[in-house]
Amino acid sequence: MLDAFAKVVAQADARGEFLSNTQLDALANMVAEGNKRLDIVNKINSNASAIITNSARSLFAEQPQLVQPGGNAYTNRRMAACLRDMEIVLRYVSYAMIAGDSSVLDDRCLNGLRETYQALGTPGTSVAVAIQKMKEASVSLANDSNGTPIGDCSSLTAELGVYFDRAAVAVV
Ligand code: PEB
Repeated sequence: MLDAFAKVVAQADARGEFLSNTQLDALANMVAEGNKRLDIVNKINSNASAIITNSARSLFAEQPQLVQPGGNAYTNRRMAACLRDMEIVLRYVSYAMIAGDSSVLDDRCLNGLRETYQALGTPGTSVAVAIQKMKEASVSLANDSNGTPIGDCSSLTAELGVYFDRAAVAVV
């Protein structure tokens, strides 16, 4: 469970060297973009329930068999488990985004998740669709400045997209 700083320290220490200029430049860039990063995470946090419920509604509209008798989100208990899973993934993506590193997401959320879904009989491909929908919603929120110029967020939104993609790939 590392952040972007701890990660380069671990890499440099493994080589027994000082941080390289490339590593320092990358961290300097991260600091320079820090307020935008905080804004993006704040937006995700404050819109989390809308991101989750809209994405779930959209998934069930496309795959209605999930909420029909025998479906994997049929019964309130399974529906609750599904919404909770989506919330967990979004929460860990937000942690990765604030840390600038995916190791917290990988280690605490995605490790073993595919096998868990296989054991439960939960369709990983459907979970991946739900994650992609949360990605679209989150990236579009991050890009929405509400009319206030906030500068170029393209590299941060690309990074955010990569964390969701990692999660989506990890469940199929
Ligand atoms: C992962 N999900 C479920 C379970 C676990 C996880 C461990 C089994 C135990 C339980 O029910 O609580 N837990 C979750 C997670 C972490 C964790 C991500 C990370 C740290 O600890 N059903 C659908 C959709 C999908 C879904 C496709 C998008 O139709 C999810 C939501 N997850 C789903 C469902 C269950 C579940 C459990 C329905 C219940 C399955 C069942 O009991 O039949």
